[in-house]
Amino acid sequence: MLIVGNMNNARIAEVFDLIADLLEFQDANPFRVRAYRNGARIIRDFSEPMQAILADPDRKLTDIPGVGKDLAEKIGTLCSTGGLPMLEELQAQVPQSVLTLLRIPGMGPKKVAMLYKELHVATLDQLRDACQQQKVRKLKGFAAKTEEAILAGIALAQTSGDRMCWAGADSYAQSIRAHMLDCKGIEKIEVAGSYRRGKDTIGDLDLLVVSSKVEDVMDRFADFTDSAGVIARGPTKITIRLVNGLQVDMRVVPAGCFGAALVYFTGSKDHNIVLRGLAKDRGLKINEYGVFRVHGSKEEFIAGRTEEEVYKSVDLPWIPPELREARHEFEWARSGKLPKLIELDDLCGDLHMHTTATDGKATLEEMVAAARARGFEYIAITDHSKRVTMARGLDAARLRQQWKEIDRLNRKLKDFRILKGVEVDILEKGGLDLQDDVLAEADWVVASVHYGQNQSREQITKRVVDALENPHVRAIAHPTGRLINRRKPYEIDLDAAFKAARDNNKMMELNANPARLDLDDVACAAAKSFGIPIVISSDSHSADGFHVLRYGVLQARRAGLTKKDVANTRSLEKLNELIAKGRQKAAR
Ligand code: DGT
Ligand code: CA
Ligand code: CA
Ligand code: ZN
Repeated sequence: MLIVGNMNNARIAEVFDLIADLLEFQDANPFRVRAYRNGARIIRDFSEPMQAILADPDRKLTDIPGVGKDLAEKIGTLCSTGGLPMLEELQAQVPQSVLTLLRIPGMGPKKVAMLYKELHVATLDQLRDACQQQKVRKLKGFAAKTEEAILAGIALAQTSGDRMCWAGADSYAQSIRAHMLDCKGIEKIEVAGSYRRGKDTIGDLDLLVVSSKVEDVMDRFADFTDSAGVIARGPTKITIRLVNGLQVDMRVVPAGCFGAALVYFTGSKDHNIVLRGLAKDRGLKINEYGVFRVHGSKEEFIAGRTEEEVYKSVDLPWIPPELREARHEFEWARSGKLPKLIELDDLCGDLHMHTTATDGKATLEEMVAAARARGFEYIAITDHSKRVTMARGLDAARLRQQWKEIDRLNRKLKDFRILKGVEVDILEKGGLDLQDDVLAEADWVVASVHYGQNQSREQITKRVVDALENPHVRAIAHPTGRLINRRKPYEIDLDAAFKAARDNNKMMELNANPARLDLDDVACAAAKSFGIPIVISSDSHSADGFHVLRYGVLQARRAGLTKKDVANTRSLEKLNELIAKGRQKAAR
């Protein structure tokens, strides 16, 4: 099969999501829509490129759980031709601009379709006008309150979509790197900027290359398969825009100042400002070309080949890029207190995942096998509780049934433990979706707000604090509910939640799903300052879902977390001690 350059997993997932949006807009069969949405999620989360599987004669795409014949064919077509006739047909039937309306929180394709049909609204501006003229409230399913929400949402929609989530940018960063490494004469290549700092969203990618073949390297870059065109090209810098809108800058720098350029273009800007100030105090000057000693009007180059050299010139150790936000890193570096940041290999288990009992794609056994293959010592199975009807959430009877099954498996397993868990919903009216007598039988309970996310700050905070005070709850899952570029965090007083967690010896989740990353880096650092252990969880919905943990670890590093700060770096024995602390507190 002919394989076109860089149809990577992120790109394929974008196409399937787009198809789902367009189908839903046309009021297509919901099962069909769901098939594409699930497909998008599976492919986005899949650790291996689809192209690698296509290129291997011994493997089939349909071996991937959740990928049927139809999806497999479409992936094949996408990879071999770069396009899809079905998508082109759909796009011909729906005006492009209506899709921007989908970026408004709470606006699904159905509502957008009604606005388009009834009011001929196809752009954000037209929608704003329609709301201001109070036309929208007259439609079925809309109200005056909806108009207000839409107006607020338009502001968000106009700013989001400019920044891509880190995982999305990463798949392009990797493709571009691979594309560039095929070019002769590249001595070094590094992706700098917010990408290297591991920020949850990325504005653009910034590549740095060392090469003596400047023109060849720039030609190769301009040739990247997903490029929609060159925006600017100078003697050593070139910028392209990708077909999905992401901008990528590349600079070619001499080896002698690569370190200085890397520091400069990794940023953050605020970090660089502090660094330059430290240099100035020492009669030095730091810029992207190196470190210079200033003698009157003359400047003498003294360092710049490596980042270590640059930091050493101001008497500091090398600072990990994830910390370079001008928060605490200089104070830590100066006093020899830079934390030894957590690494992916430090994780011994995962405490949030779903199976086919609810909305997961893999069975209990399959999740166990995948976790063991990854070298984990334990997992907790945390399927949804009954309130989540869409996922066929479990009632007490089905949950106990699953736990029996877990007991049976645990008896057979050596050196591995399945914790009997549940992701219990925090109900809209307050309280939990399952009775205490059921929760008391669990080894691990995470509680989540899935419904009633539009309630006031007081209401939501109280629901979460009450959940933390329940003796059986161990942690709050995705504590702010945000979905990057899709849904803002709900209103919650995190300080109050952290106090409740601290006082009850509870934990907080850092959900590693790349669209969630919730708690975010800043909130994780705040939780740490309360002494609250963080749980980095995959929230896997398939056997392949664990690979997202690396996104969680990256955010944890930005928060300055060490191995010790994260609960699931502990052996099962030590984890159980931590859990017991919460139970003892409750018993007193
Ligand atoms: P982004 O792309 O918005 O996610 O964030 P960054 O941090 O990647 O920002 P970007 O792409 O504008 O620039 C990359 C790095 O280059 C930035 O972190 C610091 C450095 N830089 C860019 N422009 C300036 C500037 O005007 N002054 C200083 N000091 N540094 C700059
Ligand atoms: Ca950037
Ligand atoms: Ca840039
Ligand atoms: Zn979950």
